[in-house]
Formats: sequence, C-alpha cells, structure tokens
Amino acid sequence: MERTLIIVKPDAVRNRHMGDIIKRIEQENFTILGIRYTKLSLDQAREFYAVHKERPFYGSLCSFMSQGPILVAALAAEGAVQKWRTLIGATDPAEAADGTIRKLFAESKEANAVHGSDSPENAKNEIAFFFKESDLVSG
Ligand code: FUP
Repeated sequence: MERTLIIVKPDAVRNRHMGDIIKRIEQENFTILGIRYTKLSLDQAREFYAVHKERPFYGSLCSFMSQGPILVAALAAEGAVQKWRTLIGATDPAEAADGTIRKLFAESKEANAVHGSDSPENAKNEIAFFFKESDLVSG
C-alpha cells in the first residue's frame, strides 16, 4: 500500500479545522499509520522545506509553518500520494476545485491548510522526518 505524509498547517489548526480534515481522511478510507500534534521550530521548517530554499516565498513559508501547532499524519491507501493531492486541490485556494480541502479551509496560497507529499519517494523521506518506523501502526 502506498504511503503519503500530510500536514494540517498552522492556519487550519488555528481555525479549528483539524476535526473536519480528520473526518475527510476517514471518509476517504485512508489508513492512519501514525499521527502527531507538534510544532516546528524555524530550523525544522527550513529543513522540511529545503527543496524550496531558492524560491522567493521560502523565508515567509518557513516562518508561517513554525508560527503555531500542526497535525502531522502518515497515511496509506492505493495511490495515496495522488489520492490526497486530488482531495486537497490546487496550491492556491482560489484555483482549487469545489469541495477540496483547500477550497473549503485554506486562507491563501501560503496559509493553504494542508500539505501532501508530491511523490512516493518524497513521502518516504517526509514520513521519516516525523516518525520512526517503529511508531507506525501497520495493520
Ligand atoms: P503544494 O505541493 O501544492 O503544497 O505546493 P508547492 O510544493 O508548489 O509549494 C509548497 C508550499 O509553498 C505551499 F504549500 C505553499 C507555499 N507557496 C507559497 O507560499 N507561495 C507560492 O507562490 C507557492 C507555494
């Protein structure tokens, strides 16, 4: 079964959408392998988003991602990476399809409610960033 790493970002936690988003995870039949409520330091946010370090929005994104608590989960499903990305919609909520999580809950292109891994390879690294394999529930 494919895995993906998802984050409920500080805006969605602050706006009390954690429950709505967990409900969608369950309705869409993802298996929750691990889940953590935590807060990133600025250094951790910089490390997590290192792939974007040359982008103009990197500093602001890292500051935003470390400004409040987040909910992180490792999920499994058939085609979990694409399945989650379809469910969350476009990066910019103004362009996200009706019914997607970002359309419903995101504030802006930066404060866009949720993260999802963009490939199974990155999912593996992102899951390892937050979880030890022995912390994950397999069945
Ligand atoms: P996504 O895969 O949809 O999360 O989007 P990207 O990997 O392109 O971007 C990662 C994060 O950078 C987004 F979730 C939000 C942030 N971002 C901005 O703040 N401004 C931008 O113009 C693009 C992305």
